[in-house]
Amino acid sequence: ASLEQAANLYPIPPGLAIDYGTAGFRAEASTLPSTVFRTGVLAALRSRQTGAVTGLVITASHNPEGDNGIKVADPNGGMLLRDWEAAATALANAPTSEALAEAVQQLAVREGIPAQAPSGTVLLARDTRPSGPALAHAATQGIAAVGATVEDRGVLTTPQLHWMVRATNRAEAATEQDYFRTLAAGFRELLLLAGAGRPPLAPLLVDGANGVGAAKVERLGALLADTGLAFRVRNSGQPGEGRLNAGCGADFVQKEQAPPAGVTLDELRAGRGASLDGDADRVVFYHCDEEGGFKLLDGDKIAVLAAGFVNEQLQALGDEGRRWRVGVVQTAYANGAATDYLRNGLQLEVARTATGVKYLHEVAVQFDVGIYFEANGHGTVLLSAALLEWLHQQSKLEGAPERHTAVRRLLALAGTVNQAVGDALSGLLLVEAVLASRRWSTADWDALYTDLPSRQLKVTVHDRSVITTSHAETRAVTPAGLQDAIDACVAGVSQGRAFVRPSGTENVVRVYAEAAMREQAASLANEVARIVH
Ligand code: 16G
Ligand code: ZN
Repeated sequence: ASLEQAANLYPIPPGLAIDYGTAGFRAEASTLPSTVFRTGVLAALRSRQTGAVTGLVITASHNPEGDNGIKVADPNGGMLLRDWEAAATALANAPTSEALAEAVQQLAVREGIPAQAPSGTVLLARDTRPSGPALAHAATQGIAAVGATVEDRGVLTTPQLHWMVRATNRAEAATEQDYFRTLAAGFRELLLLAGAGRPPLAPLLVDGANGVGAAKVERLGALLADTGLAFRVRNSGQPGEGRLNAGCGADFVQKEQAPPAGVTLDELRAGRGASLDGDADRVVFYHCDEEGGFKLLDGDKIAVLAAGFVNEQLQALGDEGRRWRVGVVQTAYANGAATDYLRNGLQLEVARTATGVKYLHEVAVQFDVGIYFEANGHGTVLLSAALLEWLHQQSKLEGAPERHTAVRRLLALAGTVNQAVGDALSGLLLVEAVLASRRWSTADWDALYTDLPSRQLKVTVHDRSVITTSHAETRAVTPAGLQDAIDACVAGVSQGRAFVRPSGTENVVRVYAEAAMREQAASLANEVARIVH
């Protein structure tokens, strides 16, 4: 009865039909209180079932300030177990409080959730959106309505909260301070191992998207100021700066291939820049190339940089090092030139999955070092427990200095890089540390391979669900004839590749095309878009 009473305070808006989506619920903020309350209930039940803490983040990531949403962190710090997504949607859409109570009852039976203690604990955080506090309150009420405990961690990035959930359940120190200390310690070690004679770190312009990441980057920078690391933060969200994600942030920069508001090409001549998204789980880099043009270094470039570094350390460990499996996981959006470089240049295994971090993560954990980045900048580097244990043993043995360095570098990487989920702050440190270790400029990094020109379009259709795909979204299964028509467009285009997929977050169909020449990529995208219409 108490669940029903509490739920009555958060009635469903008329006509609501909301879907859990690729990474959680997202909508215009004023429509969300009932959904957030109910997701609080869900996260509490997942905690009770597992006897471990779960997490909730109130955020709409790279979307406009007026939107908001909610993401659930599973006990391992990753995203909500996929089996539970349908339940999340069912709870959110239950038309009345009675129907909600019934849906909860069904879920409890199906999942074997104990009715009594342990009651469950949920860590809660939110980004900087004005609608955040009220929605956090709704989540709190939902968690409490089923007798669970909420630990409100305030304003955090999404990856910080995921990191805390993972650390808590591993009985490790799990405050925000611990998060910063862990990342910073790994980075310090990597810099130390880069050796004497390394050039000083160049200042890095960081576009905070006017979101939560800006203040967190400032804190990280302050902690590492003595290393020479200097973040110059723009779009910090302070009064006088712009609005969240408006003309700035990783999503804007990656899609527009242009500098964010507040950053000029001239400034980029002096050093590189990086853009975070609104909840700081994505990062992309850029610089000004020799012709004076804006040049993006996306998630693919980060993956290649990380993979090359990891690979070199394992090679330095000889046959024993080489027996650990390294794999890079990409989506269909990965530039063909990046995939080619990983496979043929670095001789690494490359796996491909559908779009969405949960799919990439799932495959990455099957490797001893799993590296995944979506082209849009979301990703991380995961080291297996077995590899970490072996590295710890090795670190205690005497050995050649190069060997020791390689072992320590890999261990340091596991601290610098968020092991729960992709994290823009980790991404900044990872890139700076690897470039410093290699004594590379941004141009050296960019020169590893040259992106094939690509073009993305979105097409609005009556019903995007008529398009279904296979082979990690690279082939259209339905409607009949669509794939043949795409194949016909691609045929004869030098290095041509194109695919279509229904968006998991918007009511559109997305079109991607790449080819040897810019004009060909654009016309291929246009032709394919015309077929979809
Ligand atoms: C979500 C995903 C992102 C993916 C995007 C695709 C997470 C944390 N975020 O933002 O990885 O690239 O959806 O959107 O998984 P789309 O389906 O609209 O193209
Ligand atoms: Zn995000």
